[in-house]
Amino acid sequence: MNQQRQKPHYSMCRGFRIPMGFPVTCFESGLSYNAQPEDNFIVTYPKCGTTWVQHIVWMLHHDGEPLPVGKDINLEVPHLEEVGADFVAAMASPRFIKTHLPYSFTPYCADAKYIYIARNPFDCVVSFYYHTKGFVKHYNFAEGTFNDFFECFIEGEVDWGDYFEHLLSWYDHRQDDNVLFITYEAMKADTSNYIREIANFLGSSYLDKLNNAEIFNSILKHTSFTSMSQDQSRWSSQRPKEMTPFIRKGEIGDWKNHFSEDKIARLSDKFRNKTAGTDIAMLWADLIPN
Ligand code: PPS
Repeated sequence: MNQQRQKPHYSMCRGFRIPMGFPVTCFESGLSYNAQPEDNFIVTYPKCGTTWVQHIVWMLHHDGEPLPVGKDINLEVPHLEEVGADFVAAMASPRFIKTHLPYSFTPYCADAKYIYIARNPFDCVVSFYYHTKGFVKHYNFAEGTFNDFFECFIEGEVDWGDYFEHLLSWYDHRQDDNVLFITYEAMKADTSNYIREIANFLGSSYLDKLNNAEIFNSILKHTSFTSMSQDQSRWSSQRPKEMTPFIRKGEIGDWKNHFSEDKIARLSDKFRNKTAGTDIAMLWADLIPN
């Protein structure tokens, strides 16, 4: 007997599916936030390395100090669409702001900075599945299977919309002066180098801090997967204990444990169709199945 397909539940705002726990008014106001010259945005499609980079920028800004117990990274580097414009406007400058918005919806200021992190869609959908299953109050999808979620993802019927539309919207701006476009996989392969890249992009005062080996090593250590995984109970309290941890595996290629041949073919086809005429496949030349 065929089991009925489960779908995550969402609220809707301005055509976006959004997690049910996000106040629609905050999402709406987040879209109209007036970006300021000293703002630094960390932009991702969900599950592509946001939290990792939130911690890196926070530590860079705090001279290598790890996030103290009692502080919440999601209040320090808040999610624009979750907290809304007023919360972000009230923060001291320079602000560090998380967003999952596609380019055309992201508040723009020519002098603001935008760090975009892309991750291959195969690992992204797996990570997004565990996330959606885990945050019951946001999605009511605790019984959902990977098969169920995959169908929603490939149709773009998930929060923040279609993975490929998002990626393409930012890829088009990868060479803009105020955009740093990086991949999760490159960050994993050479984290030291990308901490420097991020610091350099934020400005010389940040890069200079990394001349201090203590600061540099502290950032490297405390933002490693191992440290963040051990520390996560301090800042991801919303997640029920029995659910998969938020900082889950942090691997490249975990999708191979979840994909059937049919799913490989379908997502590869969608990847090829959506990215035709671009060099996006080169971002993950060894990873994306032909
Ligand atoms: S969210 O909910 O969109 O903000 O999620 P996001 O932080 O973008 O992505 C979560 C995935 O990133 C992995 N992660 C890390 N990987 C490597 N190193 C570090 N330090 C790190 N921190 C988080 C996290 O484990 C999620 O990926 P998966 O594949 O699920 O493990």
